[in-house]
Amino acid sequence: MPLKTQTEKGHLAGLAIGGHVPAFAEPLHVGRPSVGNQERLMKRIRDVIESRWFSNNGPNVQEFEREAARFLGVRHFIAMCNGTIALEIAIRAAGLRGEVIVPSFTFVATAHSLQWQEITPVFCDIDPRTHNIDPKQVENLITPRTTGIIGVHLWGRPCDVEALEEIARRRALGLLFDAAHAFGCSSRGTMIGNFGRAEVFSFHATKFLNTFEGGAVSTNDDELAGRIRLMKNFGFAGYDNVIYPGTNGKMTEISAAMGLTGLESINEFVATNRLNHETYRSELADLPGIAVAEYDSSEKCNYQYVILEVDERAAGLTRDELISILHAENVLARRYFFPGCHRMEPYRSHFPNAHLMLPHTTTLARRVLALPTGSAVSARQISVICRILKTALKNPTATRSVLSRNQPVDSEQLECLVTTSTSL
Ligand code: T4K
Repeated sequence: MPLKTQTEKGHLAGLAIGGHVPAFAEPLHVGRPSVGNQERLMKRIRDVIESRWFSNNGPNVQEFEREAARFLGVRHFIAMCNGTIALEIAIRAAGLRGEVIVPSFTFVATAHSLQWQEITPVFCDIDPRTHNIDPKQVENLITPRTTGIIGVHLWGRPCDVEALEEIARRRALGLLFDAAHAFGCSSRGTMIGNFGRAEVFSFHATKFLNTFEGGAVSTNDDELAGRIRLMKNFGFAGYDNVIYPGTNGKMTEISAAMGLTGLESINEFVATNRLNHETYRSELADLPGIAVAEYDSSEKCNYQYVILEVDERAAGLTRDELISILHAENVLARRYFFPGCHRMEPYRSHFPNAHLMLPHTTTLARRVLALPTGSAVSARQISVICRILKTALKNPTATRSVLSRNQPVDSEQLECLVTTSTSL
């Protein structure tokens, strides 16, 4: 598309929306998996193949559980096939039913793991400073049917654990945490994994520590741990002896081999993510209307997500316009967690007015953008990504007029674009 004015020509020099070649020939994804030492991984995988022991609490799973429990300082760490099944099992084992209070601003698995077992997720607004469930709002949502609260440590930043524990204790509710983003993070010096009745991790490929697919429940409650172990293995308490209803939540040996290899490199993963985060922060520091979500450096932290908050009025461009610009450059930034669970089915139909109670969720879901990080992104690539953003934001009016002459992309189309480009 030809640039019309001199301002546009000067200003958008080099940007793909101005007709130039994209900055990156290959897509740069959010959520590229980290892999530890590949030789150690391949050795472990070869050993698994040779041993002919592939699943059902094999030696790698046992070692992964021991090592992860030691790392977190928790009594029980029960490895599973993914985070969603781990959530479902933790919810069931903790006896939650009726209604459970959860944030809407989370990955849909948090809500689905309740709905799947016919428990109603009741969506709570977030604190706009932390992006986490707002304990002050929780109490307003408690009804006679409420049995629990699930906090989500979004982006690995801990919820207000103390306030939630206080409410749960006083109102006799079960408290669980979705810690899918928070492996390796701490709250007031205690590792996440030790709070509530239980916490649930995801080790999906896109997570800070991955086991290809995987998850876990951690708890200091011996009785609950026993039940969860039974539930994840069909209720078997020994050969031919089923003493509980259960499902199949087991982690495979190959997955545990990946987890063990990743655990050995965890300090490197943190160092890489932290450096990336600092680079983004310093490069984008002076851009009006752009804030990079911060982490508390006095806590342990995995720095897994680089999250931008775009204040359209100050920046002059919307988050979605910036996404279009980045996608044109092959930077596949994501709108996590747009549009909020309350606007996804079946919740949208069940609670058509939920947004009235969720003003901060609604605002944030329009503002947040996740950028590529992890070991797959180099410092130079980060500089280029920041340069794209700076160029686009230098003269937002010119950028917007070029964008509007390109195919206008509305939210529905963008959803489609994001899905198509990430599945390539
Ligand atoms: N609770 C929370 C708060 C969560 O964030 C999640 C998962 C869960 C619970 C449930 O845990 P799991 O059951 O998944 O263990 C992705 C992940 O699939 C999902 O695990 C994750 N949250 C969520 C935040 O991200 P999508 O729909 O964004 O996936 P997709 O296919 O678009 O991939 C994301 C990006 O990662 C893309 O840019 C491509 C890249 N990627 C992906 C895979 C699978 C790779 O580079 N390599 C890969 O192997 O959900």
